[in-house]
Amino acid sequence: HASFHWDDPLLLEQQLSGEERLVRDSAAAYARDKLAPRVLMSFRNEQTDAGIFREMGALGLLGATIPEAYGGAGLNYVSYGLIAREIERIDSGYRSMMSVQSSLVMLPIFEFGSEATRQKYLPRLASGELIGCFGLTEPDHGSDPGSMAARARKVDGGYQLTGNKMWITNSPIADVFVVWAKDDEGAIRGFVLEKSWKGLSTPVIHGKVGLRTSITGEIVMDQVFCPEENAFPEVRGLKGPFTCLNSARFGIAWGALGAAEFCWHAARRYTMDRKQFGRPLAANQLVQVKLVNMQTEITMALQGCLRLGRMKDEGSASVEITSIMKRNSCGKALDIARVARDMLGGNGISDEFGVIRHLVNLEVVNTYEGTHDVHALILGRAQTGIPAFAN
Ligand code: TGC
Ligand code: FAD
Repeated sequence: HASFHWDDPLLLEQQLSGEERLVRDSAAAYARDKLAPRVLMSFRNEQTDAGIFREMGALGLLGATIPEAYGGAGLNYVSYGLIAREIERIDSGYRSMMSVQSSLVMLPIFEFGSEATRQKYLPRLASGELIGCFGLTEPDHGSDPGSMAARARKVDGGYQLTGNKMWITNSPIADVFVVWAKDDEGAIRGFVLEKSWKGLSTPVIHGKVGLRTSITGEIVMDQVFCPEENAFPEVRGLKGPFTCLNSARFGIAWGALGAAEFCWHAARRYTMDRKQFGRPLAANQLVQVKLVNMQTEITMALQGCLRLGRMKDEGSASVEITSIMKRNSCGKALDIARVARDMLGGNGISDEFGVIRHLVNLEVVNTYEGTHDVHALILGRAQTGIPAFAN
């Protein structure tokens, strides 16, 4: 009869195509060989290595779903999810750098940009020669981006942008900025700005307790002139930024499970090796039930993410399913990291064991791209027809 695989009970492996496995293996090898050796000092010293973009670009890990004609890898969404899982197995900050570039910068330029804009930016974003960021959140408007204060005033030949964006991944090292602001008619529109443009500055946000390998900053726009050709011509309203978020949230749903798997495996190894009261910690029922709870949640969540990926690839995924998966993966991964941290005892507090780093990273991942509760409200509205977060 069939044997049980404790680390892959539903045989996810067998449900992947040969190409998907190759992509996953190449992302896993890069993560293990190049990212893992750097993560401890990068996190400890709050240092972002911008060279990572070129490394990822060379391997086709940036813009994985963007067609090859624009420098992307032309892969399906399941492959994108598998990449996110492998990168975040090392650190959520590295996955953040990758997913902002792929889903929040390349995707909107591909979906909404003019042909000239696509040609101008996408190939160099795919190679990592250019670094991108995405400005939606503002100091006073996070969960409710529809109330944003940033304005794009029509002027001769383009727009003049004024406003502040807050908590922006990559902004201090970015060359290309996809920002959202309201036009003279009050409609939200998207703009592609460049680093050197007058009136644009990007102060760094220091002192983050999580996601320290990924630099975060503000975007301050003081009458920045954006030429007409760098405004997305057609798209209006929240549909623009939310289209990007649908893709990024899907990657996060997979990614958070990579972090959770790291914590689970670390807790398993540690409790099998460490002896107290004359026997391995893993010999205790209290320890085994924790490991089994981790196994169960991760197994179910991965299967859900794979199903959503297949639905995205065949075009049958509603946006609400992404809320289920993003919310579940982040909430469960956070719980798993906390329990794993406890199982490592005092060593669980040391950054050298990695688990507490994942725990504080996952606090961020549970908050950005729609908080745990905001996704509950999106789903509550879809189930009852009653919006609980707004009038
Ligand atoms: P609502 O009335 O729900 O919708 C307004 C318009 O937008 C459309 N829409 C969507 N379109 C595509 N995909 C989706 N997921 C969409 N959700 C909504 C909707 O159809 C409607 O269109 P129209 O034509 O009728 O106008 O808008 P609301 O203002 O009531 O929204 C409330 C809520 C809670 C759903 C929403 O604002 C929300 O999701 N808030 C969370 C904000 C968020 O996720 N911010 C993320 C910032 S980026 C980030 O965190 C990057 S971190 C990345 C990293 O480092 O990895
Ligand atoms: P708030 O919206 O003020 O929420 C605070 C609390 O109130 C939360 O618990 C929330 O769930 C709850 N809440 C809010 N509204 C309701 C309601 N109606 N009912 C019940 N509870 C509610 N943004 C970008 O645009 N681009 C980026 O690249 C980016 N990167 C980020 C990187 C980091 C490290 C961090 C921390 C954030 C990043 N963000 C980015 C911002 C992120 O998306 C926001 O922090 C997030 O959307 C929450 O907004 P907020 O911080 O303003 O919290």
